[in-house]
Amino acid sequence: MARPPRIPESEITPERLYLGRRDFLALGAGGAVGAAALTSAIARAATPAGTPLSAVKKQNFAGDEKPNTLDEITHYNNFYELGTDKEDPAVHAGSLKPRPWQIAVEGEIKKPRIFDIDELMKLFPLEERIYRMRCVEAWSMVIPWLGFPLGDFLRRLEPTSKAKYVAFTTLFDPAQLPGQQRAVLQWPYVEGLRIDEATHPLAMLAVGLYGQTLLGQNGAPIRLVAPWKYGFKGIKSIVKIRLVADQPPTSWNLSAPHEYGFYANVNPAVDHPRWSQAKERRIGEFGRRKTLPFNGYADQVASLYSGLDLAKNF
Ligand SMILES: Nc1nc2c(c(=O)[nH]1)N[C@H]1C(S)=C(S)[C@@H](COP(=O)(O)O)O[C@H]1N2
Ligand SMILES: [Mo]
Repeated sequence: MARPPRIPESEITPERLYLGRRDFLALGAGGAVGAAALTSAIARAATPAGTPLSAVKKQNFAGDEKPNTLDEITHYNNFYELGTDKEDPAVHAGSLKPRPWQIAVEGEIKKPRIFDIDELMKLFPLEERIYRMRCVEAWSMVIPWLGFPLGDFLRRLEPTSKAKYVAFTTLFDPAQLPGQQRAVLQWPYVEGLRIDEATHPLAMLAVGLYGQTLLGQNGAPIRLVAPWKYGFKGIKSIVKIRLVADQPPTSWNLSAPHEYGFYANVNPAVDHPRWSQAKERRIGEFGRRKTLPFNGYADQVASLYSGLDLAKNF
């Protein structure tokens, strides 16, 4: 995500995006684009295989839009704890150990406790859901996630009547997430949803994609997916879920409150202060697509926000 001195992704050329910064600079410095340079740029860090996972049901929520390749989904990432360039998380993902892994559930629920990730994965049947995903930096992908509805998990916790929001926290461990050694953001990364958003049937906890467990760069072993919101709401490598009465702090809002709001619903009519949100570049394509209100999920989610001024509550 772009902080003031960084170049917005929307102003970066497709060549630079495709090759990654270092390769692009190397090509630029070398002048002519040699075949050897191109080959090394494209043969980036190989994609390690995750553990195979199967789904009880498959649903496509992306119409006729084709899913991005596994290579694209695992080599063009935002996960600042593993580096701030898009190709960094794939390179550094090996330091993140997704087993053993515990998720604490706390706050306004009947019985606070700790779940082991393997126990959680046995409790909820996995579904494959193909979702359109839109980053606030004006790029997008289509991803075949594997996971279960967040609402199913939250209902099992039996929230009290005081539970109005859900607060999520990423692992804090600078040895596993070396980006936490630098104060790029306040660590750990935190995110939140209103309880009605969190229990909306489209919101999911993902544990895999493309038929296998998540790799570190995509937020192993468990991360949030809310496809009508900008990608930064999709907090990775979750260790704590707390139900609370008041709106919780969120990382990008703490960092730059005028640029990143709590809601972060995809909205082509409300520009980021430094770039337009009207269009987006689908990774793997040239040219731009029109961004859709609520990322194309308005029919399902717009009613959650009736009466809310979406320009103020961005
Ligand atoms: N903990 C954590 N979660 C995070 C981020 C991050 O830097 N740290 N980046 C967010 C952003 S900006 C995006 S676009 C998505 C990217 O998810 P992907 O790399 O799996 O496509 O993860 C989100 N979740
Ligand atoms: Mo993002």
